[in-house]
Amino acid sequence: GRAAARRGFSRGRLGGTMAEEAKKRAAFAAVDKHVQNNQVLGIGSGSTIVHAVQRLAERVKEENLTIVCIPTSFQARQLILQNGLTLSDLDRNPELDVAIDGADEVDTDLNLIKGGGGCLTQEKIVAGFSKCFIVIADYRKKSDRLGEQWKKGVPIEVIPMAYVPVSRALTKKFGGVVELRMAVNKAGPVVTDNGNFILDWKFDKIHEWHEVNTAIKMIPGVVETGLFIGMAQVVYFGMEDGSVSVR
Ligand code: ABF
Repeated sequence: GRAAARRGFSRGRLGGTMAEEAKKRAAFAAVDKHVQNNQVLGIGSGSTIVHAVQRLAERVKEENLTIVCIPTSFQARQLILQNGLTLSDLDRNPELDVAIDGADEVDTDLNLIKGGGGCLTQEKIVAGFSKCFIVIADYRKKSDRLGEQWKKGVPIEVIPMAYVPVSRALTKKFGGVVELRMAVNKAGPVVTDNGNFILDWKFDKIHEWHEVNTAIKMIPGVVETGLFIGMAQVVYFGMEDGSVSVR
């Protein structure tokens, strides 16, 4: 009835607000804990990172910090510029102090699935060349094992000419199903910032992720996977009750 509809609506609205608030809390906690003067920062992609960049810009101004930022996508580059932060790149700063980024799912070993937004390759490069890689996420990403909550599979960036044989090799070796990621208007496949396609591999069992990730990378035509295994130093989760849980 109307009351139930209202409740549903309010829960939906609150749910949306709650998740956004949770993202913000995680982002602020991470920036306040790890950002210091004279750092080279890696800036991730997605929605949670927006809060981190806003908090970063606030601190740079208040504390007159000298910080340069390296983006992980076109979106991240725009975010850096729009917040008046100093843009840099890996030519000028091949080693970063801290990289901050979101994730689609985090397991208890801090293994991540990333790439829901299609930016996984540059995200992994920036995370990989940072002394410290920090993940910020809301409570919906906090899992005991990969695949528990995130049902869209592992994004895998592939060279366009090879996406069919790569898909076949993936399912032959590791099972599950693979889908070529299509643009929202279904007009054609998503093309990444690097000019490649994305396969979403919906795995159907628990894997030894370090071994599987390495094996997937060896398939000719695979550029990068959205499996970030043993890369994150710390994860900040914004929780439903207003707290920040650190894993
Ligand atoms: C990027 O943003 C991606 O690796 C990941 O898929 C996504 C997370 O988005 P959000 O912060 O909006 O949950 O980090």
